[in-house]
Amino acid sequence: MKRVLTYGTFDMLHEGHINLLRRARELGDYLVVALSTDEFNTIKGKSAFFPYKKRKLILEAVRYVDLVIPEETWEQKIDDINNYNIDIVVMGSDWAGSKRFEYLREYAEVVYLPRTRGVSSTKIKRTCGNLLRVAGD
Ligand code: C2G
Repeated sequence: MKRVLTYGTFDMLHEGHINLLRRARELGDYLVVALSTDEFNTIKGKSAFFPYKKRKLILEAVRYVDLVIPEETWEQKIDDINNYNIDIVVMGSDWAGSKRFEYLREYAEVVYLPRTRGVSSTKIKRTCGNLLRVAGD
């Protein structure tokens, strides 16, 4: 039983997230997603449109996801690997080589998968904002 772990905010769930989750799950038999809490997003300098509870509900409905746990600190990853018997940590390629993940190679395999081009939560929020402004004019 190969167990996979990934981290993220997963706001405004889109095909880039789904591609990542599907490929991560295909690397093993069980996928744990550590979902950034709203408080941790503040630490990351990110703000999600949907609060943690809603992002968790949506993520738990994705067929590739077996378990969603909270991501509350940068430092919890080794505990996560040990507590959930993780074999592989997977992230999108925007994290490739990051010190936030490279040190985990001592505890688990670390795999970076190519990001899906042309889509991001930020882009979706910006497009919606522009549409609302045009509609309101
Ligand atoms: N992703 C992707 N393609 C996109 C957008 C995102 O493959 N077009 C991947 C990212 O590389 C990441 C995952 O989807 O692996 C989740 O993306 P975010 O929610 O933006 O995650 P991030 O804010 O980078 O949080 O401790 C690590 C952080 O919590 C990662």
